[in-house]
Amino acid sequence: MVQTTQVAIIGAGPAGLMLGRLLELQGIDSVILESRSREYCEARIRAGILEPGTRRTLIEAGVGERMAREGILHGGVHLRFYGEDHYIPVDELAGTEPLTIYGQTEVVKDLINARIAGGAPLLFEAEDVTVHELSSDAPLVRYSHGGQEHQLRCRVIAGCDGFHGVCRQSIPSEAQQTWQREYPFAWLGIMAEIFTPEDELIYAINERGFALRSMRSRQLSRLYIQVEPDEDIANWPDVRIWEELHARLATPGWSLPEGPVIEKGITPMRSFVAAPMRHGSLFLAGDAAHIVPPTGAKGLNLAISDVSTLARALCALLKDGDATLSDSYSHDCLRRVWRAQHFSWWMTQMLHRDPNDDAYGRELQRSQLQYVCSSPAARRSLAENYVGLEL
Ligand code: FAS
Ligand code: PHB
Repeated sequence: MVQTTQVAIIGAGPAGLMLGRLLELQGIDSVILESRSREYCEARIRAGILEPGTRRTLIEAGVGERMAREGILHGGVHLRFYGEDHYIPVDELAGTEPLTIYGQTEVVKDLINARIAGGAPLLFEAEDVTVHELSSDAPLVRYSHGGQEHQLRCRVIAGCDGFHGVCRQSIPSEAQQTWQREYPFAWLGIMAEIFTPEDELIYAINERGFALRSMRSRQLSRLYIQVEPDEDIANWPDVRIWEELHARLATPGWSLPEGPVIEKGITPMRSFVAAPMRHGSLFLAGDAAHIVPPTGAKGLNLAISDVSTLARALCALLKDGDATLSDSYSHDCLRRVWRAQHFSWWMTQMLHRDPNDDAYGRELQRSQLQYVCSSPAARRSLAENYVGLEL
């Protein structure tokens, strides 16, 4: 039997779930197909910083109440390098509201709960998803669920299935251009039960490499260190991780408490863009279309801005038959995507020890850090990019 809906959404990460929510609020039917279990999606530790635009989108979509209550307002960042420590009040310099520290796991839980409460279809453990007839106005999705084969006919497919998903790979290579940059390092991240009194993030670099102190709540901190790109987490007992964090984050008068490490993992670093973000009736959003190194805290925020743009386009197309915004969707998203790509690359090259760099390159990097922290124009430029472009 062939089921039908208006929009088939592939993937229940932040992009797919938020798109489903925005369409639901406009009375547009959708079905979300997710390959993993609900527990897996809710436990997947990833981003933690919400731009003011993302915060507003969550609140306006009626899924921001817990975030507004539990999220930590975050006004600025410390840049700590080779014995110097500079605080950059990003919200004040950019003239925006503060950012919000609230884990992606919590955003996903809030969106899943809202979807289930609203009763719209959200299928976990949907397997063997494939997309077909993308050039028609009635594309087809095939999948299996609970041992049954299914077919879903729709008007639009939203590819929100992340970097390794099936949707982008279903677009003929000749119809798409891609750009990629791999970095000669990765991030080892831990979640640690330690008390953090400050609201600010600390980005640090010294001879031993990059480190970042972020958080999820007063009692739960998120910390990262730069490691080799092919590093094995088995080589990193907690004691070694703490030793590197102390050495890289050290500054006079400040100390890092230690506590139980409840999660650790290694994330590769890459930049990636695929364009156009549309192929016929298939629209890509979020990590399905682009990846940034997490140094600029942009990945999750880009996913939300993509689907905010896509939801407006699909509302015009499906309710009024107006294709203007859907025809310009890819162009409208890519301007923001490339700005976030550049900022994420810029933060990454400024704050990591590149093993291929020479002594001259390291002095250039130090000079860049000193300029960014001392020039009012450079501080404001960092602030504007860190808080994100207006939606
Ligand atoms: P997601 O990858 O979150 O979601 C895609 C969904 O599609 C997944 O649930 C997946 O299971 C599902 N899927 C895949 N293939 C499918 C198929 N064939 N059929 C059905 N479903 C399928 N960003 C930051 O801003 N800060 C960070 O610190 C940060 N850390 C990260 C750490 C890691 C390990 C990773 C991988 C990413 C990190 N990111 C970070 C980026 C991350 O937050 C993404 O930008 C964000 O998850 C993007 O959301 P989505 O586009 O929804 O993609
Ligand atoms: C996080 O809290 O996970 C985080 C914060 C800032 C970043 C990257 C990750 O740039």
